[in-house]
Amino acid sequence: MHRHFLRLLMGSRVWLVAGFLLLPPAFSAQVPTEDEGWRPPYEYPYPDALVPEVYAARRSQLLRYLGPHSLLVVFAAEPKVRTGDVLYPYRQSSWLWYLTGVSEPDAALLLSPKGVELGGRRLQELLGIPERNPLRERWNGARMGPAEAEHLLRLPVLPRPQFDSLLQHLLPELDTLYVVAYPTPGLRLPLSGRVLFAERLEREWARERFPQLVLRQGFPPLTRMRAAKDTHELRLLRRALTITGEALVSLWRQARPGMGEWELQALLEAEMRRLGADGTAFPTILASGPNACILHYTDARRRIHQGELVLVDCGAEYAGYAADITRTFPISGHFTPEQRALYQAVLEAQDSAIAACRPGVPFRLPHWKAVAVLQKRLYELGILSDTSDIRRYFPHSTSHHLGLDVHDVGPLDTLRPGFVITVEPGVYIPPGSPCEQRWWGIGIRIEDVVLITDSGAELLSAALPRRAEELERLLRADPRAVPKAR
Ligand SMILES: [Mn+2]
Repeated sequence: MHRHFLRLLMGSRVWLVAGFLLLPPAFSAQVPTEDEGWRPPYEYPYPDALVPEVYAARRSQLLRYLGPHSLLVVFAAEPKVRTGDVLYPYRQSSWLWYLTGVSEPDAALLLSPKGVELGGRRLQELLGIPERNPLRERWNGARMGPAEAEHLLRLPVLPRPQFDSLLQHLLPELDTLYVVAYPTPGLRLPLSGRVLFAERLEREWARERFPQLVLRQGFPPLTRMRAAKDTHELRLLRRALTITGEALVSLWRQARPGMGEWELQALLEAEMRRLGADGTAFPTILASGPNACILHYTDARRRIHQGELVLVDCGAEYAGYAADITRTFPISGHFTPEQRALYQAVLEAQDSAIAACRPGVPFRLPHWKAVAVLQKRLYELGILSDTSDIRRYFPHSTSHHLGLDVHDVGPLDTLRPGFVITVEPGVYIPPGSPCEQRWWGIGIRIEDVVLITDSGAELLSAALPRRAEELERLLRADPRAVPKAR
């Protein structure tokens, strides 16, 4: 049950009538007040990631980019309703997570180069977070309150209502207000304190009252900072990638023809969770046979037949950081000649793209390299008669940034040291394509993750095999030889 349900009960007259029936006797006899009774102890959920100095250093770097009369506000992501009073699992805004480590809703951060006068102190940074509420915590678990936030994150904190009113009082002195991660339309917007339905209305509200104030969505220097990963981020990214790789190896040892895509998905995600991931960073793509030609197939409802390929595009999330790895493997343990020919082409395209990764080159260079290889090979195989038609079989680009978001923010002009990008060429030949029928229904993608270093690049997912023979060997490894239960 959720706190919304509880609030609904308590706020209505139905409570008086039905409350005694709906709740256990001990609870209905007396509604505890805020300072009564047991409350669950608070523990920070990502202890391995909690290094307050790291977040502090990011904030002070960011402060240097802000003009003297500007202010930057970062809001937590809003909880999202799945149905009725059931919410989707909460995921913090990557912006707020990056700058504070706070992983809970209803928090907000402000950064002010000039400083905010508060209790005789001049503060350049301030976190707003709700007071703890023992009654709610009995339903939904412990939350970080102002005291916990101040202690753990070593950041000045105000309870959220005071934070919001302080924010309003600062507006007349500002020339620019940067709002990162604007709250979801339709919910309370803290700037005006009103319920508004669009960012545009908030902008109009501000323009009427504070004509000197320019309201801006986002802050480019923050985007650039997030693109170049620091050592703290690289540690968490490596962990997410290691978990993902190990889960894939575990999957290969258990996968057999006749299994459902859903079974493979369950095995994979269970192993990620068992290895300490918080979950998946995005819905797993587990596509067998012709389903692999659907780039973002997430249904996982098809049974996998002897001789087919399985494409798995997946990523564990660890302390907010996303992995993103794709492997395509033959369920029976052997590639057919057609599958192998295309697999080798995609692998060669990927090798060529990875070799092109280094600082100072165009962001798109790895993509151009991959395209060139696939044009050549698909022409040789007779699949393409005109190499300019390559997009028919390779319709996406090769690289994106990877970090707190699976498609992370960052510039797309030049590769720079610290960037973490994917390299993921693919070939997809849907049934009915204008080529020989023996190629129909084959979809192959191979995706790895590259860190751009000062002198070149490092393949962060190198521990996970990607060559055809290595996959075949793993797929035929011992556990597959264990007699089947049925
Ligand atoms: Mn990807």
